[in-house]
Amino acid sequence: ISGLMASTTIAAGAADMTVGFSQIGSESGWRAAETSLTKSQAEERGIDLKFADAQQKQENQIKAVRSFIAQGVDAILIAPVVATGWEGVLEEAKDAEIPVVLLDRQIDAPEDLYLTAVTSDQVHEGKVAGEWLVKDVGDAECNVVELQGTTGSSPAINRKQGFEEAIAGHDNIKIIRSQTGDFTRTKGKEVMESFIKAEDGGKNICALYAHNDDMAVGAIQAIKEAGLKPGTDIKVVSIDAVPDIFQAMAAGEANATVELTPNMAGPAFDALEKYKADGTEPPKWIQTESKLYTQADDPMKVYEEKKGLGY
Ligand code: GYE
Repeated sequence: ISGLMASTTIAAGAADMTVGFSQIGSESGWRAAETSLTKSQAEERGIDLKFADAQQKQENQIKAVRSFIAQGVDAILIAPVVATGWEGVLEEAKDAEIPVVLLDRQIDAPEDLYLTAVTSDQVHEGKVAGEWLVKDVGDAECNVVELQGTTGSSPAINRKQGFEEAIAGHDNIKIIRSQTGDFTRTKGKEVMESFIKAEDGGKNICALYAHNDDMAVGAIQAIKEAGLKPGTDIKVVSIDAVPDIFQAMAAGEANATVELTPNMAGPAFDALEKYKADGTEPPKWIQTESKLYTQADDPMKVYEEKKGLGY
């Protein structure tokens, strides 16, 4: 009843829009913030949001999308866990004339199967992280270990590529180990422990590049438990800019992060509202910004600011 009452007070367009959201899961702090912002954005706009948590499984996402189609929703948001395997279900949405907006990850599928994608430039994010390291180490030899995101996901593929592009031609910097940590703290810690064991108790490692902050936070714990100083003995650079990494930066235990906004739903709902109102087609890619933060950027202040923004 309160939902109905709320929707009557809101002006045309969004008021009667029902949107299904197939979320990946809750692997990271960034993901949790995206979920909470999507829900609050929907509420503010009087959008009836149907939320489905896929627990990291594409098959659950496909089931959720089919159920949204069966319910006759007005639009569907998908945060696609992996990049491939979406054509079939997207064809079904297209046949039902339900616009689909991709959130935070890209897919390998023809562009006419979705309305738009709201994501960062993930190759660029990897490049920004790599360029920070290139600058920071100068001519010194630096062995890097890499914690990759979820295998087959666009951020894992692209963040790896961008970082490699940045260090290409700098022969003093080498990636000596690279493995997935699935974007989680637990896996990040576990895999970092194995890297440390394999590399002379960590003495052979100069830097960690993690595809997200959560894995970096887990790895920082592993570095400390091995008796080394994260941020000094092993430099730490990662992506997302979640509050916890700023605490680590303030303590000197992390060095740099590349910011990813958790507010993907705002631009997605803006595009859908316009599309529903008069058929305005958004660009195929709505790109969010990627800003570098280091220890010089008053990390505790950023921490406080971030805390209010969905985290
Ligand atoms: O960086 C990571 C997450 O898809 C770009 O997914 C997103 C990534 C984000 O869980 O923390």
